[in-house]
Amino acid sequence: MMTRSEQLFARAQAVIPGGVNSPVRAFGSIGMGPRFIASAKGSHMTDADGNDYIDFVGSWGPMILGHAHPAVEAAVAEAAREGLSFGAATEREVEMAELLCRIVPSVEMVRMVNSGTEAVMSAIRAARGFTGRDKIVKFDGCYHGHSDCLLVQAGSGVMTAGVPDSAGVPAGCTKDTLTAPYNCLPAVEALFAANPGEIAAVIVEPVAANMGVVLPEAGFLAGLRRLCDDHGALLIFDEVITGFRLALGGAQEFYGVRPDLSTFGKIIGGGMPVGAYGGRRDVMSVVAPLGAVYQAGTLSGNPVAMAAGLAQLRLLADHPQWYRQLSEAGDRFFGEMQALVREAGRPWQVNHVGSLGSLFCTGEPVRDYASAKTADTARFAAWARHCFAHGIYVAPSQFEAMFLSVAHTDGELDRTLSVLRDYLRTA
Ligand code: HOZ
Repeated sequence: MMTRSEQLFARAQAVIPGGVNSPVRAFGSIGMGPRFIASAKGSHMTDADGNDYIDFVGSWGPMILGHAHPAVEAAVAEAAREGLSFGAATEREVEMAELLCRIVPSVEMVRMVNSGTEAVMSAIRAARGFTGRDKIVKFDGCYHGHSDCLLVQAGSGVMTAGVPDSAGVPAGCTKDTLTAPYNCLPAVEALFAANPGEIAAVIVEPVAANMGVVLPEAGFLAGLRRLCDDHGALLIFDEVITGFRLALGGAQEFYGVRPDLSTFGKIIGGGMPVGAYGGRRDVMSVVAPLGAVYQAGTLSGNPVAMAAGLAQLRLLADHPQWYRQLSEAGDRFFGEMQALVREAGRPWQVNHVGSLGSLFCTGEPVRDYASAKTADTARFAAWARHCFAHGIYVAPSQFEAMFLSVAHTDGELDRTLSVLRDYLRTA
């Protein structure tokens, strides 16, 4: 007999491409069908068949407080009672912008949008408008959403879908996108040398988390800062994943490197569909109606989303100890994961920083796209299937991250490690 998730997937496939609204959710790369989620609370999710999971995806990052935090829920309910959308300015969006400018070191002005994809494409437009240049540099395996000019050597679902350069993107849209290997400053230097006065911006995930988690090596981010300064280009940090996670002020606070522009996503909305881009006042001043770079949106700064995000960000700002807790939990959890793998004689790598990490089924240290691609995806798939069978919800792809929240208990992390220990014994 079919499970409820299987029934829903069958119905969905008739009316939604691939049965899902985002490709990674199809679970295709781990050889199983998606779990349809009915509800979530704290560190747990429950699927449509009533199966309970310890959740290590957290809606791909934003649920840093755990699911359905009471303060966020209350803020959403209160805002919803006052109206769902006005398409007009509100006090909450001013409060949000003031909070972001206070929290994030490089942000002096900020514009709200509805997703990380939108934030990045708008930031790129602002960078081009400000510099009067067209070319941008991105890194192989970094994923900045699905806008045309950034679907070049992209990470995330495009890696497992086998389409690092998507069909349907006209060559003209990507002709100004230059790429370099992650962690390779000489390659960026060479691009600047080959394109003098033409590069508007370098965009980077300060911790790459869409080809699995790949850390910036010492000097990489500072080196990008220096190269951008030397060549009059802007440095854009895509903090959709690292923002408000590595530290309250994101990767730029954590690593002490100040970008010109930053992009943020879902974590700002506490799980609601939100994004934002912001940075230097002179750069952001090119955005309409102040300047000539047009960017707009009816739902931007949506009052319910702002209420959820404000509640979450204020809680994070009021509890600096949570960042210590997340960092210690991450060091212990991912450290023990690495130790278990080694003890079992597997050469696999666990990369992590704070509460963000991933297990790569490869013997090579993973420092860029090429080394990430040496991972044995069939082995990863077997491990992921074992997790689902034992009540652990992990990202259904070798090339995504695991996220911890403040709601994960030591007991839940220990239980997950013991599932790994058993798996390594038997597999
Ligand atoms: N890597 C994506 C989040 N940054 C996965 C989520 C999705 O594409 O649906």
